[in-house]
Amino acid sequence: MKMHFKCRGGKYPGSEVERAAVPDDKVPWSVMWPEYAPPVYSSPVLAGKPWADPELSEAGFSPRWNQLEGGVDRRSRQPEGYSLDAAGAPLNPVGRTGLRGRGLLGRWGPNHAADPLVTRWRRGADGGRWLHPASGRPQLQLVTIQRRDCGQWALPGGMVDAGERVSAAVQREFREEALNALEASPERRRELERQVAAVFAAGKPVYQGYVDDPRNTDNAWMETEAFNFHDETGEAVGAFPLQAGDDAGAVRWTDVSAETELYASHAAMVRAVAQMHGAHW
Ligand code: RP5
Ligand code: MG
Ligand code: MG
Repeated sequence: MKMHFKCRGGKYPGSEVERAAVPDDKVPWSVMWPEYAPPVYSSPVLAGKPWADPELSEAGFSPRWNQLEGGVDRRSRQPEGYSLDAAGAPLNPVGRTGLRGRGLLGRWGPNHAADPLVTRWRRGADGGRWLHPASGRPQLQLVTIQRRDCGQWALPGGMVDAGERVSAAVQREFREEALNALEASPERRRELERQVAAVFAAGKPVYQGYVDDPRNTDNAWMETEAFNFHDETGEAVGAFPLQAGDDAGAVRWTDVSAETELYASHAAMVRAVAQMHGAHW
């Protein structure tokens, strides 16, 4: 990703802090801008959380930037990695966001997520693949959730826990957000695990790297690994008992097209999946 939009301008999510305005041409760090003095904000919710880093100034905190440090992956999925500013804080690999600090993100530098793109074909009344009149191509349907934090529709993804495998995180987040597994009985939860694992066994990588997330700052940002789990017949995913849970307020199948508006840069990942399948966009 070369440019970001969703993490610039306006109030930082969940706060009254106004980002400094950053024009497009001043986004890259390579463009000199000595007057740039954005506000500094790290949410108070981060203090003492086991999933969050301490302040950079805290005694004994000496992170190994751009490296895998025990369970904490401080490597970027962006091929160029990231550099540090004069104060030793990681620098957003895309550029300026109008805010320093970590905002709501727990880690300095990359914060790793996993995103599932679960798809099937839209079907016509005869049960066959429905063809979109505008393109003559079949249309995909995708499982999306409505985020509780901002009300926007999004992929049912989430953070990879320290030490967790991405392949496990992508299944867990789907179970939690799209199947409400956290509120299921232990027995039912095991059943959901089996059901999801069967479909997710054949995933195809779609994207890895920076996400244009509204929570990004100059020193902390979201990255993801996104996978497509496509069900050609639609039977297996059709049997998913969709029910929103955890940080999702609603869940639905969304028809995929260029009009699909989604949180952060999720629509770009959906477009890549539509292209992979030769589907309508
Ligand atoms: C996005 O935020 C990622 O693509 C992923 O969908 C999500 C992870 O954050 P939470 O859903 O856990 O807030 O940047
Ligand atoms: Mg989640
Ligand atoms: Mg989530």
